[in-house]
Formats: sequence, C-alpha cells, structure tokens
Amino acid sequence: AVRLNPLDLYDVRALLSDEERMVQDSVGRFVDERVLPIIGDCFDQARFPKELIPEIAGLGLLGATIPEQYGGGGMSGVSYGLICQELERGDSGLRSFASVQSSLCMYPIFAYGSEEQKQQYLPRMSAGEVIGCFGLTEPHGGSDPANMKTNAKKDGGDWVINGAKMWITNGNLAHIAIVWAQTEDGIQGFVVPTDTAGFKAQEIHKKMSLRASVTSALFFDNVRVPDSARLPNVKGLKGPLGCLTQARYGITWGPIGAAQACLKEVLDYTAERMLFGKPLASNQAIQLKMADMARRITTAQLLSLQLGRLKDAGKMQPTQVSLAKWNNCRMAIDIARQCRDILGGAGITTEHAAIRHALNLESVITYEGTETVHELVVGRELTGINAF
Ligand code: TGC
Ligand code: FAD
Repeated sequence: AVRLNPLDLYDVRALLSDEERMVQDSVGRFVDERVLPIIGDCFDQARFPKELIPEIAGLGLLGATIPEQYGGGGMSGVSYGLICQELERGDSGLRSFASVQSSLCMYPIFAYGSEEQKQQYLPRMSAGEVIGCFGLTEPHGGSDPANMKTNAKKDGGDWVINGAKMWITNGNLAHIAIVWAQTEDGIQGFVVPTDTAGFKAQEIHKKMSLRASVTSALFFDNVRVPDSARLPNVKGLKGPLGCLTQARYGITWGPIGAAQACLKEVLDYTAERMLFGKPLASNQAIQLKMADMARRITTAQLLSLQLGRLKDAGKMQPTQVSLAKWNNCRMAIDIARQCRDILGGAGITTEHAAIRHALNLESVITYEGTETVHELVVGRELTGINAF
C-alpha cells in the first residue's frame, strides 16, 4: 500500500498549482535551514531574528499578493496562505512579522492609499527596507475597536493625533505605523513615520508567548502629520476590519504549520522512546491522540484551502474567515499542548518545539479577534442576532 504523508493525509498538496507548490517549497527550505536552527534560542532570549528580514524580503514573502507594479509578488491568496503556514511551522512570531507587514500595513496602503502613498511605501516595504506596524487595539479593550479613544483633529492643513495603542506587533521595529484614529468624520487611518515628534513606542516585556516577536505600546502626544499622511479612500470601522479580514485569512493557515511541526516532533519521539519494553508509539492511548491530531490537521488544511479558493475567486466572506480562524487556532493549541504532554519532561524546555508553539498559540488564539469574538460572529450569521 502507498504510505501516506502523515502531515498531509489527504494529499492537499496535489490540489495546489505548480506555482503554489514552488512557493511552499522555497519557504519550507528557508524555514528548515535558516529558522529552525536558531528559533528556540531566539524564544529563550526574547529576541526577534531581525537578521532574517533581508532573506524574507528576498524570497518575496512581504506583500506577496500585492501587484508587481508596486513591488509585490502578485501571488494568489493560496500562495500567501502557504507562506504563513510554512513560516509558522518555524514560529508564530515570524509569521506575525510577515502578517503585519503584508496584510495589516501594505494592504491598507494598497487598498485605501493614494497613488503617491503606494509608490512611496509599497516597493520599499516589499524590499524589507521600511517596516510597518498596525495600531488598532487600545489599552481599554481590543475586542471593541469601535470604542476608540485615540483621536485625530484637523489643524489647518495638518492632523494632530493623541492617544495610545496597546499590544502592537513590530512596534519598536517599525519605520511607519498605520494608526487608526477617531475623527469628526469617523475612524480614519494615518501613515505615521515613527520618528515624528510626539510618537513613542515602548516594548512590552515579560511575555510568555511570542517571545521571538516584538510587541509594543504606542503613545501619541500631539503627533502632527500632513493631510497627505491620511489614507484617503476609506472611512469608518470597515477600514481596519477590512485589513483584519486579510490578516485573519493568513492566520487560518499559520497554525496548521505549528500543528504539523508538533505532530512531526511526537511521531519521531514516540518511535524512539522505549517504555515498558516497547516504543511509546505502539501504545494505543498514544496512537489515538496522534490519529486525532492528524484528523484535525487534515480538516484545517481543507478549510483553509477552500477559503483561499473563495478568496481568489473574490467570494470570501468575513464570517467564513472567522470560522476558520477559530477552528484552526483551537486545533493547533490543543495539539501543541497534547504534544507537550506526550514528550513528558522533555516537553518542558525549548529543546523541543511543542511548548514554544503552545505558548505562542496563546497569542494567536487571542489576537486578530479572540476565539469568543469569532464564535459570536458565526453565531450572528446563523441567527441574525448580534450578541456582542
Ligand atoms: P460593525 O459596526 O457591524 O461593522 C462596521 C463596518 O465594518 C464592516 N465589517 C467588515 N469589513 C471587512 N471585514 C470584516 N471582517 C468586517 N466586519 C465588519 C461592516 O460591514 C460595517 O461596514 P459599514 O459599511 O456598514 O460601516 O462591526 P461589527 O459588529 O461587525 O464588529 C464587531 C466585532 C466584535 C466583530 C469587531 O469589532 C471585531 O472584529 N473585534 C475584534 C477586534 C480585533 O480583531 N482586533 C485585532 C487587532 S489587530 C491584531 O490583533 C494584529 S495581531 C498581529 C498579527 O496579525 O500577527
Ligand atoms: P478584551 O477585548 O479585553 O477581551 C477580554 C476577554 O473578554 C476575552 O476573553 C474576550 O474573548 C472576552 N470578550 C470580549 N467581548 C466579549 C463579549 N461580547 N462576550 C463575551 N466575551 C467577550 N492589536 C493591534 O491593533 N495590532 C497588533 O499588531 C497587535 N498585535 C498583538 C500581538 C500580541 C502578542 C497580542 C497578545 C495582541 C496583539 N494585538 C494587536 C491585540 C489583540 O488584537 C487584542 O489583544 C485582542 O483583540 C483582544 O483584545 P484585549 O486584549 O483588549 O481583550
């Protein structure tokens, strides 16, 4: 009989185009050769591996779906998903870096920006020369971004921004921040260079999750920007929520990679580990757990692939993204925790990947809409009743 790939039992790879397979392979090689050897130490040291940015950019992973005329990769949504999956097989922090740069910073400039803004920023962001961060969440409650306190007031031809943002990925790395602020005309977005007077980024320490990623608080004290910094083509909460849909789509793929890394690790480990005179893998209780992991990974792969096909056909709906974000994050965190358990004591250090993935996924299941937020989005779709 044909031996199936334990990490792809349904041969989802056969459903990909040649280009999509090539993208997956090139990112996969990069992760195997350049990320896996260092990432455990980066996590221990709470260090984002900045030195990899030029290679990540060189592989075309920043702004992969942005048209080539702006320096992007012009790739399909499915290719972007595979990039997220492979990067997160390495570490959720690395995928977060790429998600924020591509979906939360380049996307709004592309979708809502002026022609000048697109030309000024997108090619250099794709080259990794300009790094962005995305400021939506505020300290008093991220799930309800409509209750935004950060404001921008018109002053002559300028805007003056005051307020604060919390939990901002790439905050202390970024050259520009996409800042969402309340104005007389509703919520609007601004491209704020981080060296503008009155802008301050303060790194958040003591994190037990996403340690190989930079997370910051942002403060705006009379930050003055010209009107040309405003994203002119969107007003209202649908601006930032539209970016979240793009990023959440990628995040449905990422945790598949994390879960695959964990399953692979325990398949190898339990084949070698001898207990009660036989390999741990021959134990029914262990096989049941690993079979269940393969079932859940397979389901998640098919969910994300169909979501990607809908996206590429221009038919993807936010509720469909919510369902997959919820399912796939829950799948991966459960698997990572179980794998940690199967590794026994060896599972508690970063010599093995499971605990690092499990801890990272605590952030992934919370950011970009908590699990509860996504459940309630699906509930609202089913019932027509808004339960928030
Ligand atoms: P509602 O007032 O009904 O809608 C406002 C307008 O937005 C439109 N809309 C969307 N558009 C695009 N994509 C979506 N997902 C959309 N959801 C809603 C909507 O049609 C409406 O448009 P219009 O023209 O009628 O004005 O708002 P709502 O009731 O849908 O929203 C409620 C809720 C709770 C779902 C929303 O506030 C929410 O999603 N909260 C969670 C906030 C969140 O996810 N924050 C994430 C911050 S960024 C981050 O975490 C980055 S992590 C780093 C990394 O990615 O690695
Ligand atoms: P809260 O909104 O206070 O939620 C607290 C709890 O209440 C949660 O369990 C939630 O599910 C629950 N809850 C909320 N509303 C309801 C309800 N109606 N019914 C029932 N339960 C409810 N944000 C950015 O803007 N940019 C970034 O780059 C970014 N990066 C991040 C990186 C990391 C590592 C982390 C941890 C967060 C990041 N975030 C970012 C913020 C993230 O999006 C928020 O943490 C998230 O949206 C939740 O907001 P909160 O933390 O304020 O929790």
